[in-house]
Amino acid sequence: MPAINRLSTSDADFRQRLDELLAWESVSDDAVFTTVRDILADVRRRGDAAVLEYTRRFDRREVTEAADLEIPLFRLEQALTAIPAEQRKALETAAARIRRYAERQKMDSWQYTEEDGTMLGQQVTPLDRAGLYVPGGKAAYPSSVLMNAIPAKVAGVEELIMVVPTPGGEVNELVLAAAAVAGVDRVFAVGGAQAVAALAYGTETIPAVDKIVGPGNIYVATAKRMVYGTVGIDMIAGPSEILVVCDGRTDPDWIAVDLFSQAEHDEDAQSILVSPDVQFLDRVEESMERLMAEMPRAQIIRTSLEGRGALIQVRDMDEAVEVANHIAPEHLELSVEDPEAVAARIRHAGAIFMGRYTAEALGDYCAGPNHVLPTSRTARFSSPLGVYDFQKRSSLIHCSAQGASTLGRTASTLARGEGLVAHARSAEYRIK
Ligand code: HSO
Ligand code: ZN
Repeated sequence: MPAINRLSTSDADFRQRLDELLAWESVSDDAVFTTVRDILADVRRRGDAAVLEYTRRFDRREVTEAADLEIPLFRLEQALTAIPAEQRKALETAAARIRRYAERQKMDSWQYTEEDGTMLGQQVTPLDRAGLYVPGGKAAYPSSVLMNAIPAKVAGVEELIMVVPTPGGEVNELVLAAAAVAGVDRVFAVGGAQAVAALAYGTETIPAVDKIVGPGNIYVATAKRMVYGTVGIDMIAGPSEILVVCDGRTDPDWIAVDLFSQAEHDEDAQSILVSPDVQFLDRVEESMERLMAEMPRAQIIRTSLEGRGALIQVRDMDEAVEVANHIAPEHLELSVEDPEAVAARIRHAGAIFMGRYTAEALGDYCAGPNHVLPTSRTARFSSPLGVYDFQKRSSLIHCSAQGASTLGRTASTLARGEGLVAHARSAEYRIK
């Protein structure tokens, strides 16, 4: 059985032990930093030639022509037709739900007129180009292609460019099919820091984008951090997390696999259960013991639960809410009788799954809201990926003659106070 950590809020060292479990920092390694810095500089200087060279070296692919880097759109359509009908249907159903939710997130432009006749407003525009990084190999999730690409297209991003490593030339057909469903515009078979560099600086073949989103390994994350400023980036995601708050009246098997579902992502993932019912915690532990044998990824689950998982006993629901707000989890399941009442008291969580039937896994794939969520307690200050991440705002100011006169006096006074005479004169010329 996984020796999952047991905590109780009545323990004197509760807060300290909890904070130790929650602590997570992305490893930043000097060697990785240096490697990434060199790759970025090289791609910036030599463009396609450098991208080809790194692709040969890291992906072990014999690419010689820059044109070989692009996966043509007909290949995406081919993948979509080749996958089993059931999978295609599931991708399309998920995409429709994700799109419908995203449509509601669109920020709209607005304006109003001040008493002096000056019109003020905010004009919302999409990014011109966005880049989507998709990891290769075991972490390639078609669902993440949908979650990252659909909000960009709903925002009105003109060109969405996807990069994906194809180690040994192997492409993930489901990833290509998902890209087709999501409406990705161009795909390049490039990965790692070299892909991030190509998207940030542009090469002869790969267009420069304005923002790079999507998960990746430590090289990709480090590269994204380093190009930030030249381009925008989304968040740097930490390992997956789930916090389940349960009153003790849900089938313990359901809760056990809910905890497994995030633990199976990787060894650093975090699954925590909070309940006022200590016998229920025991029953969930028994369920985990029994169900573990059925898990193909048992080894990963075990390591995750032993290292970072916990069953926490609280006094009552009030205390459960307090603990949840402190943890500020990526995913919060409220497996309780009155989830509406509890949810209303949650201040920090990436996504809140309400009621016994709402498995977090449904949100990972197809409920509608985005599965790219703030991790590692960043839900205290940040939000799920959404359409608004691919939109930006410009302020609008249109002065009437009268507005220029009244504002002119105020501006001129402040400008002279700052010793900026050209500013003052610019305002004064327009005073009637
Ligand atoms: N739970 C992950 C997303 C995902 N799950 C993709 C399955 N596939 C985000 O934390
Ligand atoms: Zn997941």
